[in-house]
Amino acid sequence: MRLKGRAALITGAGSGIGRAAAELFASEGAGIAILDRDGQAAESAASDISATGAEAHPVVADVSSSEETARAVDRAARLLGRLDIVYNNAGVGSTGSVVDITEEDWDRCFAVNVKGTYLTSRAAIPHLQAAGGGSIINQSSVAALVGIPGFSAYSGAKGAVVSLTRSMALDLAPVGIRVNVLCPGTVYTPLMEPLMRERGDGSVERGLEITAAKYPIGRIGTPMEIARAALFLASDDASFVTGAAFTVDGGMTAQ
Ligand code: 1HS
Repeated sequence: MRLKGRAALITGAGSGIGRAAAELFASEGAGIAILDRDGQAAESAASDISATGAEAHPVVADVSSSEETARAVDRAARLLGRLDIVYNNAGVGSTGSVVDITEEDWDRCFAVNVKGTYLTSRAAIPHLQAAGGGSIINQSSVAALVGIPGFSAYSGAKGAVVSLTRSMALDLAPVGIRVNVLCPGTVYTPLMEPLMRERGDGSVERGLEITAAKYPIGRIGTPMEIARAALFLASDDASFVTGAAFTVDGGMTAQ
């Protein structure tokens, strides 16, 4: 049990990588707050995890809203009695070059991926400090590390999350909070579906085949393969790791 007695808040935990991380962290002994803007998805993830005997609570918020996020984070800390771990996993995709993308899509991409990380962290840090320190894991992407055609806003936003992580790590090291960022390669989740459909000219399966061919390991990742890296960063196994960008991408960016 690598997270026994710890309390973790995971954003976007109603589906995809966030849900896998919620299941994994719970199986390692943590109490979990499942934050999602989709209340039904949060309820369903929390009830499945509770059925295993672990503690899990759904909390609803759109992380781009400061009011909703502040309220949800405080509620999570109250329900769990403390907060030690925050996984800023909630994200949205977007496609288009700077010429093609709409201003609305650009703003939404930065509002969720970048501002959401800021707002959730801002609300959670006092609770982590009250618990004597903790671990924050931000979610970036390989799109922050290499150019990907047609991913202008997404790449810009995920690059900002890497830089933000380094700054947060320095600000929070003195109070015992480690801050790291994951850079996953493609994993098939609800976020990826429209991107894959577009890449496959209307066929998600074709899009996934084209994408898998970019990965030296010969396939894209699974949510649990990313969750296991998040578990390492969340746990005391990573006690000397802060400000690090951890790539989990089947060799994609090694090329
Ligand atoms: C959406 C996720 O963060 C991955 S960005 C797309 C990378 S690739 O598989 O299209 O090369």
